[in-house]
Amino acid sequence: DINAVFAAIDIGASSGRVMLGRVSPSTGVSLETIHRFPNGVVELDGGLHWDFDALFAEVLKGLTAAASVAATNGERIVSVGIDTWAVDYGLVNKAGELTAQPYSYRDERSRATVGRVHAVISPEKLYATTGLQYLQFNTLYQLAAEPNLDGVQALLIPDLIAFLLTGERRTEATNASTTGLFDAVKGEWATGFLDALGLPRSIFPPLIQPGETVGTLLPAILKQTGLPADATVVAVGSHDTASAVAAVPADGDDFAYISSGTWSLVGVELDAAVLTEASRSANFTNERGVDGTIRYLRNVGGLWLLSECQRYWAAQGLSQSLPALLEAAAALPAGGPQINADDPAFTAPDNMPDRIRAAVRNTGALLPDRPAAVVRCIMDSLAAGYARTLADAERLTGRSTSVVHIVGGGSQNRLLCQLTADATGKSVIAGPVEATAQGNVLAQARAAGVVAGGLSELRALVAAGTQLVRYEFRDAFASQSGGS
Ligand code: LFR
Repeated sequence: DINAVFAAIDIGASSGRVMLGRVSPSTGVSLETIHRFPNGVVELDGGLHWDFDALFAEVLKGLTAAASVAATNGERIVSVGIDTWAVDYGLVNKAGELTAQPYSYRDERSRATVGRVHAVISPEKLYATTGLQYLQFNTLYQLAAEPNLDGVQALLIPDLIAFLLTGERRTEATNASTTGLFDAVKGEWATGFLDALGLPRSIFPPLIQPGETVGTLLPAILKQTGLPADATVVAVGSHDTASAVAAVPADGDDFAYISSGTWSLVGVELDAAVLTEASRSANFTNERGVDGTIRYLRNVGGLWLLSECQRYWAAQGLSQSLPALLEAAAALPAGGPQINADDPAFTAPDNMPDRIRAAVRNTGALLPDRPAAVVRCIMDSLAAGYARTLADAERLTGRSTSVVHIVGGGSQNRLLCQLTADATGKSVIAGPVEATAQGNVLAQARAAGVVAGGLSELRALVAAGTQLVRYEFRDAFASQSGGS
């Protein structure tokens, strides 16, 4: 069906988009951005939340525009797929109403509940079953902070959007794996943990796998958007990182990947979870990928550090274009000060340049109060974090990798890509920037029978449709010894 097109809703921590994806077995995926909108945490009643109502209104705007573009082209929207960041949820009551705007994982309320959860289930026991990295904001710690869960269900953000579009309540499996309440080996809810923590077994709706149909659209949604009555919502890797990893344009399986955006998700793909104590103490996660794969990775700091600095500088009247900032940063010598980009001290929104300078001071070094120096420090620190994490992933899995794929926004950051090649000593292949949306669209296209095969066939399609950029290792210190 050459007229088949797919709508992808892809919402990240700083922006969202609705895209139309066209897939052909020979030329791969082509994406058309239909609607783009900002996202960010908002302070409400003293907590950090997402303005979900506003996001959903933008989703409907985007779907409406998508329906009209497709109609104009004589195309048929077969399905809609949804992905967002992980972990967070909205509470929905029996009447199907959202009881409050969802909290953001950047809110600190779960800091106080981690100890309570661990007193019931030790971190060792949690890891042996869930294989999930410890992050203070994992869903189970957030749920422990809820004052009242009577008569409500927790719908993860993409599942909440799917529910509002279809009336069907499901939990998509890749995102379920980030809750801390999902058994990484069995691929089912860890009901023993739900019981132990006093959570109702029905706190989450039943699981659904990528490729399965969530449902058709509610009459009111059809009316409002103009989407065709036979269009469905299809489950994709609804955890954005799962969709991004599915669309890493790798050839073979000896690759590492970095999904580089607000966060950097750095790791390898495995067939089976690694639940060893060494893996736990290195805080590697075994999140679920599309087709039941394991995303064995760590959350490393990300471009959040940079975007928060830019936000701060703009408020000070110091705004500079990103290309100019990166160019000035690239001109600085290698070997400058570094921070630990993973430090939770950087999680909340606040004065980022000051926090970075303070972290450098704590290492006994000094960071000049100039944007270019701060940006260079961020880039050096991220690249060093990537290299450390990849070395750990290889050690903990006994695998060696020959190439590092960088996908997402960071793949367009030439300084970061080059520094990553330098720090890891490996070739870096950068692109596509919209891996997440491509993974979303490909899961739908495969479900519709437009393309066939496993992840390697899907990846070949991504490679066919992307201009990839290659970076090779340079010895930074050698090349500088004659110059500056
Ligand atoms: C990336 C991401 C990460 C997850 C973090 C919080 O967008 O989904 O994978 O750890 O956001 O949900």
